[in-house]
Amino acid sequence: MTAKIIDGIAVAASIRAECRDRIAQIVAKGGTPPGLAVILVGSDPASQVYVRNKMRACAEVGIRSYRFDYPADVDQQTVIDGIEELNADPKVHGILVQLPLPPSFDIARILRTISADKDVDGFHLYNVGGLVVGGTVFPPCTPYGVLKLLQHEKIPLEGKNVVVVGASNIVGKPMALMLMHHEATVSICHAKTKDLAQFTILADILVVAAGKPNLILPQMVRTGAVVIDVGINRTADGKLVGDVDFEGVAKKASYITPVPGGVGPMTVSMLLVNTIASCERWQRHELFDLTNYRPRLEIAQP
Ligand code: BQF
Repeated sequence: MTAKIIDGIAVAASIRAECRDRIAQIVAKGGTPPGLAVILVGSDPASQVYVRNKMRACAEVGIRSYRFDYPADVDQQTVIDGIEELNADPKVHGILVQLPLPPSFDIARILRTISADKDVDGFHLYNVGGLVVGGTVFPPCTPYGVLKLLQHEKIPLEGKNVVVVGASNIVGKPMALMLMHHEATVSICHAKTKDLAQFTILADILVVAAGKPNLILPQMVRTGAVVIDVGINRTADGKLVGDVDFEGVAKKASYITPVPGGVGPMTVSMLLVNTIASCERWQRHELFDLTNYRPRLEIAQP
């Protein structure tokens, strides 16, 4: 068997085309176009690339983006004050703080400052809770993108054995919840899992987000499985690779995502989708509360 390579670049572009149409409709109704604020602390080279990707994608679809750069040694309170200003800014429908933050930062404190209804990364506890119970929230962009890829390829989830490798708050855990809502049978493996292969070999769909090159070898994959590689690792010679032995596993799987060009571009497109959804939601609120909108949800205050 030779796997079909899922073209994340093409699917992400088709989602951006839908984004352009939705924004045209917002503007045609006289609404404010969507706005996204991106906060970057320090000068991590990978973060610089990711922020640039997001700003470029915003420009392409017609989202106004606002970038805020702080030096790595900025006082945390300065960033919090900046977020609070953006919470109250009616031009801004989405706020994201690029992760990772410098080690001196209290990430939980920063993330809970972002108003739940502008939290387009989906990291606020309200959105996490909404995801658990299956409500309307901002789904975290990377697992949301994986789901869209699977749906685009018409890969059914109901009753399938899905194994998620990696249990992070940003990818693994929300991924597992979303798959559960689609009635998949989900197993979550992580760094302490004994004999990873005994789980992965059972997977109809294998989602890998562990951050280890060549973690998944062909003998760990069932013939005909769907393999989604969320890993992004830089090799010694500067190449980007995922967590899956792509060449080997592609001979055994039915579908596989490449790195780069698989899940990564989808992550960026789903950020646009969340920002537009937020703008549409705000437009509805604005009908009766135009200037003094205050978030009604206050969760996990200190
Ligand atoms: C591609 C991210 C780890 C930690 C923080 C396209 C992106 C990446 C790859 C991108 C990521 C990963 C982002 C490709 C945003 C995805 O062609 O394969 C786009 O820009 N991403 C991020 O903002 O923070 C991260 C991964």
